[in-house]
Amino acid sequence: MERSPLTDNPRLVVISNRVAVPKARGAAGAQGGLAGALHAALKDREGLWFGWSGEESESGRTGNIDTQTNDGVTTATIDLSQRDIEEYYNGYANSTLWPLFHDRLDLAKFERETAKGYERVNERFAELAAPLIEDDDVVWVHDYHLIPLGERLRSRGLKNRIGFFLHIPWPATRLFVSLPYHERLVRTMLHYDLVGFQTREWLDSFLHYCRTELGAQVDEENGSVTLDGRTTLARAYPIGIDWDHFSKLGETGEARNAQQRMMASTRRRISMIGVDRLDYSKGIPERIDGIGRFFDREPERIRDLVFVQIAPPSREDVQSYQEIRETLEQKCGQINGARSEVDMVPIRYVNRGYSHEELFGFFRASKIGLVTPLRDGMNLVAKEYVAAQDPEDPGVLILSSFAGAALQLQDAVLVNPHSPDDIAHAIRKALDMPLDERKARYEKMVASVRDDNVQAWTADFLRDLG
Ligand code: ADQ
Repeated sequence: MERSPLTDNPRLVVISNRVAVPKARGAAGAQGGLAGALHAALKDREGLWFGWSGEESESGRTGNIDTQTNDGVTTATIDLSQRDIEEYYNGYANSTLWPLFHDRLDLAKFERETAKGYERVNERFAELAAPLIEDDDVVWVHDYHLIPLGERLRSRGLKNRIGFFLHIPWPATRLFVSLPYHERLVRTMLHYDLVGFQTREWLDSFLHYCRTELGAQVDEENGSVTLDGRTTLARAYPIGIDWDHFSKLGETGEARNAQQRMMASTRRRISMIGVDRLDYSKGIPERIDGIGRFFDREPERIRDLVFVQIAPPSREDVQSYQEIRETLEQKCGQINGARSEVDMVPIRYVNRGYSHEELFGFFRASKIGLVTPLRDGMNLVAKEYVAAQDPEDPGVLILSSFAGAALQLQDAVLVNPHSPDDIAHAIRKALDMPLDERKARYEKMVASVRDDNVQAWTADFLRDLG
């Protein structure tokens, strides 16, 4: 029996699309919240993390696996061919499932070839990962790239406990049924022992689908779904940040320098910050419209405020991501063109990523955090912004009520991200908020960010899976 010598728990095998090799932890941020979260989960179980290297080559087809052990975590990565990347990753995962699950049916592409590529790569993952899995290992599969993987592993005879966590929202049934073969996809999910969602809302949509479209027996109370004699548990596990790790970043020279740089460059103006992957689900153009509306309404406050948007490019091979970049550049250009002075530019748009240390410093220097996704499974940036605040003089978080995080961060200033008026009003409210109120809101939010952290998330999921 394979057990971790550190904890006596069964070994954990994580399977996700991308794998962040632990020594490159600093790079985790640019890949999204997933990477940092998983590293923490694997570290004290001497776990194995299997997935795509991010590289393109034909070697994955020949079964070539690159294995490395760093810092107690073994990573096993495979390359994907150009065709696999095009069909599975850019195609079905990021041009079909991602837009559909974020309620962007208008951007979703339904192509037979990419759907086949998705199934083919899931099959390849199962074929190459199965021999690495020992009898008693607990297997945890992540995210929309690998929905059918559990069923593929079962078809190879695996009897292990296998769980699945979806990092993005689960759409309403009436939207989800526009996916060709939706039923086949969801049936594969019922081969997992446990299926996790970020919030009760996404979970309820999933249970609704299982009951109404599959005719499964659903117990809403404990989240069990029974179909064809098999029972799967489906529950909500809101992901958090690695609080201990993140809050210590504030003590680093890099964070202090970043904070100083930001403060020195904005001088007496209040800085407001947005940090996102450049993705249409993050509502960045809509946010710029809200800022434009604020300046239209209160032109005399143009010298009070500078907005800094940090948005590194992401998924650049997908057309909708190229378009959003252009839209954003135009919108920022329009406002800056109309409102800049020789010594003052209202919006700074930075098209690159920063380390978590630097982000900590930028968050701390910013009296307003603007996190306004149109749809978001959770949104860890909102939690990081709160974690980076000075408890004696905290900034104000303006948060979309359509982010999963809004359910936990009810003391943020919640906004409808589609409404420029709402965003403009929230900015005014944040600028005028007295210290007492800022502190009271911060204290409630920081307690949730600290306690509902990534370690608690992992422990909750693995306890229910175990
Ligand atoms: P993402 O869509 O990537 O994650 P998010 O939760 O905000 O979104 O995580 C982003 C992570 O990347 C954060 O740690 C953040 O600091 C970092 N990051 C974002 N922009 C950055 C930038 N400009 N420079 C450097 N780092 C940056 C998906 C889902 C989310 C869910 C997470 C985790 O879409 O809803 O919260 O997975 O489950």
